[in-house]
Amino acid sequence: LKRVADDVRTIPEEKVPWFPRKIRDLDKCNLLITKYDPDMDQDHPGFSDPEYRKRRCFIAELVPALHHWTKGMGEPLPRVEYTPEEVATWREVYRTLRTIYPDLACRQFLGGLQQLERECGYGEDSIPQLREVSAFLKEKTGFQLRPVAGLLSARDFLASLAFRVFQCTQYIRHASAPMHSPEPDCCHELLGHIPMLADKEFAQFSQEIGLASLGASDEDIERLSTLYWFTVEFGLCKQNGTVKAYGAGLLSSYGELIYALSNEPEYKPFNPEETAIQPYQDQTFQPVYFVSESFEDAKIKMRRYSSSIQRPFSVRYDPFTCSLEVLDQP
Ligand code: NLE
Ligand code: FE2
Repeated sequence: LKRVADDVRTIPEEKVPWFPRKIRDLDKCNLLITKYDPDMDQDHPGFSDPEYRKRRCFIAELVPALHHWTKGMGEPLPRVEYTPEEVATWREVYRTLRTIYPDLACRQFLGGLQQLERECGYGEDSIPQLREVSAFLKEKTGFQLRPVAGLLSARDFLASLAFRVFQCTQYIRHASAPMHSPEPDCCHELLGHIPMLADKEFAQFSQEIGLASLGASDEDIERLSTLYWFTVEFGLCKQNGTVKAYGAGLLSSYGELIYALSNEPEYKPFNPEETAIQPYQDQTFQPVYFVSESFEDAKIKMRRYSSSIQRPFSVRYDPFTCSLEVLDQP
């Protein structure tokens, strides 16, 4: 392996898509996907609620187009003044989920949530602000948050994980559908993802998916985002002989969390080759969930899968400079 300086890179130009090298390059990883948008999708519960749609636009506009790293890391994250109605939605989500977590959530999640309740003001009375949550996570696992206006492209979203950056939405789901939302919202990010990202092993698992995605082909991105979907979003794992949830999409939806751990859905053992090509459902509950033997097992299998992805180079993350070393593969 030969170290290649940034400016004399010799990676064959033809096939490698651009990817971020330094944390500030993430300012360019902000391609939004318009899918299930309250302004466009008639099935969205906010479609016929002009107030809700206006509010979504307002919160989206708090995210500067080019921001954060380019302007300097000291720039504080935008705060959202949530309305009493929004806090009421949060309260309902928090309260109902909190009662079922002890039985259905994995150990790592419960530990993370308890820490957030003790140290970061988590509770049903207010929606935590990204600024505080980001500082909390930075201390636990080095992950930091970046606000995003909506759903990001898989390539951009995964790339940020390589730098231990998690892109978060800040708006909240429509009050009429608190128990399940097909799109991410602050309940999903704060309740589903954040407690897991406070776990060291899970943080590493997430970063490794990100590193595997850098410069990968469109087909490999599709497979990696399917793997991300069935692990980080909808993963189940065995703990002390019982199946528990660790996927954020389950841990932020009362409806799907109950369903996933009932005897209705189909379970398959987590196996990256098979999981990566499983078609998935992004409007309603998943028809199938993948169960791993343990976190450790999921990590090892995922690592094996990632190293089988063909790239004409390999990458190594340097935590001191928050940048990547790109190594030529002969
Ligand atoms: N279904 C999840 C929820 O209701 O919170 C969100 C999933 C986003 C991928
Ligand atoms: Fe998510």
